Amino acid sequence: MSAFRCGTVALAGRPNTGKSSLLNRLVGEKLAIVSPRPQTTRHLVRGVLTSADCQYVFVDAPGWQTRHPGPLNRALNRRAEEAARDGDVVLFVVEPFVFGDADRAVLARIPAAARIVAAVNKLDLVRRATDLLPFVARLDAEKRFEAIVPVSARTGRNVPELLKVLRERLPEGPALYDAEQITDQDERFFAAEILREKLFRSLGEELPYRCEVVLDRFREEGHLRRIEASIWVARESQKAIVIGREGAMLKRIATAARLDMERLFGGKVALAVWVKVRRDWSDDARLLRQLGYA
Ligand SMILES: Nc1nc2c(ncn2[C@@H]2O[C@H](COP(=O)(O)OP(=O)(O)OP(=O)(O)O)[C@@H](O)[C@H]2O)c(=O)[nH]1
Ligand SMILES: [Mg+2]
Repeated sequence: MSAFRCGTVALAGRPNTGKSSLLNRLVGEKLAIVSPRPQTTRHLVRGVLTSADCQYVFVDAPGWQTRHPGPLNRALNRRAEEAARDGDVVLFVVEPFVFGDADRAVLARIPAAARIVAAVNKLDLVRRATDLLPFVARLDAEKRFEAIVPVSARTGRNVPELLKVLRERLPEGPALYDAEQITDQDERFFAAEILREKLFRSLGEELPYRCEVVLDRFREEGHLRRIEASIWVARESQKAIVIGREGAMLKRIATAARLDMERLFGGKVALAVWVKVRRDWSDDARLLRQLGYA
């Protein structure tokens, strides 16, 4: 049998290409939050996959931000850069037939010495795989990729091929994590992320970017997890929207979050959520530090 390999695969790409969906598919568990809106991911989420001959440590990262300038997004871009710098391999994720300035900006941030594998995700949206050939040729002309692999996070198509290509580029060495460990983030982290996912999925265009979730309390009482969380918004008017008419929006968001938490944690959750105004929090260096972005 060939030697055991272990290493880090950092996901990179412009917002919305499906990096988080792909991480979830690769690991086989929903760890990273996903939404149809760009710029959903704010934290580096590690997902570990251990096979007989390899341990892959995938790191999901924020999409490279060009749209909403400001201190928060500068911090998110720093995170994305840090992940790409620290990976043994960078998995650069693009969408079929789309390669533009936003994608090029991501490539420009990846260290020159990095080994980069390109994944053309959302293959399920392509009628025939051969339709992709001209696009693959175009990508190939952009950069010296180690390989270009079409894949679908949605259906799982070609995921085994992608894993094989990645394994060949990881260093030989012992596993860093126990075989059954799939992440190093704790339940508190996932509770906050799940609630933020529901905000991204429920709220209109710009509002999700003005929201943050802060966990105030997480207590286990037997099989019950008692969770208290705050949704920070930047202005009073946003608070009214998040709460909704007679509290309907907040109720919908909290219920969806609670159900997901119960599924992930495998037990009952009592969830209480408050909406608080933290004026212009995403421009406030002190608050950003408090949130762990600085
Ligand atoms: N059809 C199709 N849609 C996908 C696939 N992968 C992801 N998506 C969709 O693409 C959208 C963005 O997915 P995410 O995984 O949140 O994308 P991301 O790259 O992590 O985005 P950011 O975190 O904002 O940078 C969601 O609506 C996903 O459901 C895929 O393989 N096929
Ligand atoms: Mg993401």
